[in-house]
Amino acid sequence: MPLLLPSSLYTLARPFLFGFDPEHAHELTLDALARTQNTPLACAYAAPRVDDRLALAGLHFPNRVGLAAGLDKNARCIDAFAAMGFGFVEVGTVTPKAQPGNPKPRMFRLPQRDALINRLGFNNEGLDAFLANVQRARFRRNGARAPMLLGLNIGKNAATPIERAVDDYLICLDGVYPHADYVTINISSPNTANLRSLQSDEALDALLGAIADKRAALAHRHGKRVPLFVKIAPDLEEPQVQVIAATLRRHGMDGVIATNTTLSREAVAGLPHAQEAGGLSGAPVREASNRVIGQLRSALGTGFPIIGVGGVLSGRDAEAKIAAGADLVQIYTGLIYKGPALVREAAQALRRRGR
Ligand code: FMN
Repeated sequence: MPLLLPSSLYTLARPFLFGFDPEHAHELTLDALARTQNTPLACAYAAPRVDDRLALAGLHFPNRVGLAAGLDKNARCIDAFAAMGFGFVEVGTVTPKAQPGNPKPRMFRLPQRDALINRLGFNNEGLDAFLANVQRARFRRNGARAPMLLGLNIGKNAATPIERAVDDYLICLDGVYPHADYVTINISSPNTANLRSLQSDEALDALLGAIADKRAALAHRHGKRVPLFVKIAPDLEEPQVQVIAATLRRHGMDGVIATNTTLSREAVAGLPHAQEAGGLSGAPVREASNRVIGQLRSALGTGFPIIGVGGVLSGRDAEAKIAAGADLVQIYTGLIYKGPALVREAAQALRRRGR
C-alpha cells in the first residue's frame, strides 16, 4: 500500500496545485515538504529507494535517477526528496549573495506539452542560508547501506559582471565543498545575462582552469577530492559540444550534466505562453537534450560520466537517455506533471534495462 500512495495522492493533489499560479503552487509544495519531511506525514510521498547501485566518478550511486537542480534552490527539502527514492538529489543553484530573481510572473505551464517556461533568474537566499539548510538535512544519518548522494549546484549573482563570474564560482565552491558528494558548475541557465557565454572556448577554459586549481587546494585542505560536474545547454552546435568536451577533459572535470532548459520554441509554437521569455523544459527539450548527450558521448568516448536531463516523463524516456549515452538521469518538469511515482518508475525501468 505505501507504494501506491504517492501516485494516487498526487493524482488528487495535482488539480488543486494546478489551480494556483505555478510559482505559488511550487512554494506551497516546498513548504509542505519542508514541514512534513522527517515526520510520519512523509509517508504521503515516501517510497522505497530502488536498489540499482552504480559506481561512477568515484561515487556510489544507489540508483540512477536524480532530482535536477532548481526545484529546491535553497536546499530546504533534501530529506523529503531522499524519502521519494531518488538516488541523488541536486539542490541550488546557489549564488554567493541572496537575490530576488526576475520580476513575477516568471514561471508558466504549457500542459498541452508537459512543459514549463521559467525565467526565475537564480532567485535564492544566498550561500550562508543554503549551507545552514544543507547541514540540517538528516538523510546521511538514516543508516542506509547505499545512501542517497547530494549534489550542490553553484552559479553567479546577477549583479556580478560576467568578467568577474569566476570570483562567484570560487566563493561558492569554497563554501559548498565540504558538504557535497559532488558539485555542479552551472554555466547554462538562460535567465542570467551572459551566463551561457561562459560555455564558449576561452571563457570556459579560464573558468575551469581557476576552478580546477581551487579544487586542488580544497582537496588538500579537506582531505577529500569532491567530483566536479559541469552543466551545459541544449542550444549548442556539435563543434561547440566537441570543444566543451575537450575542455572538460583538459581540466580534469569528472562529469557533464546535459542539459539545461532551451531557448527554442519550435516544439511549442502557437501554444499559450509559448512566447514568454525564459527556458523551456519538459517534453519539448527531450530531443535536443538527447542529441547533445549523443554528441558528448561521441566526443568523450566511454567512461566519462554523463548525466542526462531534459524531458524525462516516463520510464521509457529515462531509458532513451541511457540509450543516447547517459549514465544517470535527472528529473525536474516530469515531477511536476507526473508526481513522485515517476521516480520509482524511472529507476525500475533503468534497473530492468541493465547497463
Ligand atoms: N537548472 C540549474 O542548473 N539551476 C537552476 O537553478 C535551475 N532552475 C530551474 C527552475 C525551473 C522552474 C525549471 C523548470 C528548471 C530549472 N533548471 C535549473 C533546469 C533543470 O534542472 C533541468 O536541467 C531542465 O529543466 C530540463 O529538465 P526537465 O525537462 O526534466 O525539467
